[in-house]
Amino acid sequence: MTVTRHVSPARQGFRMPAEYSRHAGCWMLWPERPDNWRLGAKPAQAAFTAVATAISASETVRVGVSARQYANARAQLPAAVRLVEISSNDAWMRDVGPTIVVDDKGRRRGIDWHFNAWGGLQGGLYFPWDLDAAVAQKVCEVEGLDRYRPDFILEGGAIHVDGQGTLLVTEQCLLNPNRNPGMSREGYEAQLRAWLGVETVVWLGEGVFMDETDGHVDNLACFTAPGEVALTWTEDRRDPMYPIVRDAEARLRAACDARGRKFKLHKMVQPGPLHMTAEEARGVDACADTKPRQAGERLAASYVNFYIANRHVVMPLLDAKRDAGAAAVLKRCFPTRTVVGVPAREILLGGGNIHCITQQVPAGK
Ligand code: KQY
Repeated sequence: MTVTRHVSPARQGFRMPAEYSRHAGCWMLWPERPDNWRLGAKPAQAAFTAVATAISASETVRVGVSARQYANARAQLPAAVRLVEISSNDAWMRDVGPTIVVDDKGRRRGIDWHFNAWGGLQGGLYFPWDLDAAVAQKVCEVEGLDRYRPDFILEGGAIHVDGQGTLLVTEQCLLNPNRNPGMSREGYEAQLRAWLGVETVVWLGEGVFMDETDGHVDNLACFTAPGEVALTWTEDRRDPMYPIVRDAEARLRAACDARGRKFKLHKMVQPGPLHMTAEEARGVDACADTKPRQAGERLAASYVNFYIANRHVVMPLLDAKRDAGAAAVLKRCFPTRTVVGVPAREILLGGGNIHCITQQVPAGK
């Protein structure tokens, strides 16, 4: 497969399609590291299996798994899910997998961003991350995709597109000096136009409180259709999320998309607030090179962290008091898809949710 470093997808007629466009499939990774997933990752493996099973009702799911865990993953995942032996440091396919771009002829190529574990030696979440950094190339090889290799750091969870020229990002993440120090807002906009084929970049401010990715947009807001955005929400003025969601709302209301439309907002009242219990924190192995887990820490819980499959929307179930309200919003947003809830607290305990552990493969034509 070829690798292109200096010519961008946009120059060659490629662009990132929206997640709600047709997929050829979905990629995930198998969780196993005991210093991020409690109880030797057993509860997380059950949750990932439920997510893979739900998505496989819509599209082919491939799961990358270490040699060590191959037999265990095979025993837990349904037969329809395809296993591929791929080494990784953890299981966040959204961030370590390729962003796949398409052109008008239906051709597809993968973008293999540089990856530094959400901050490298300035606040990154674990060391080393060399296996994660090689995952996108391996997925491209299996998918038979030529690969673009931009010279900067980005994660798939830090970008959401509407497929019609508009991109959502957060300042907290992209402008953090632990990603691409010295890259300005204008510099980013030029790069993102070139690599994603977008025209308009809408900057939100802070991401979800305590989000350890430095505020990925995919936990805060996402497109549900051209011109429509789901936004995590709270009306509780004492909650640290209150100023964050108000600011995001104001920015979205002030902005227009690439086609000049104002955004229709779908507010999704956040779960909880949720916190890590002492028992949950005790179940995570201590490790000198991994961010420690503390009892009582606020979890970056959001219903916006869902996956849009071809015929289903797979959403996290996180709080019995709020799940039904979130599902109702998604049913209105996606009338042609079935909304499926998967218990997702065990994924949340690892620092992300369903969108973060999945990466779609667009169908191309
Ligand atoms: O949310 C994501 N996109 C990734 C979360 C990584 C957490 C690592 N502990």
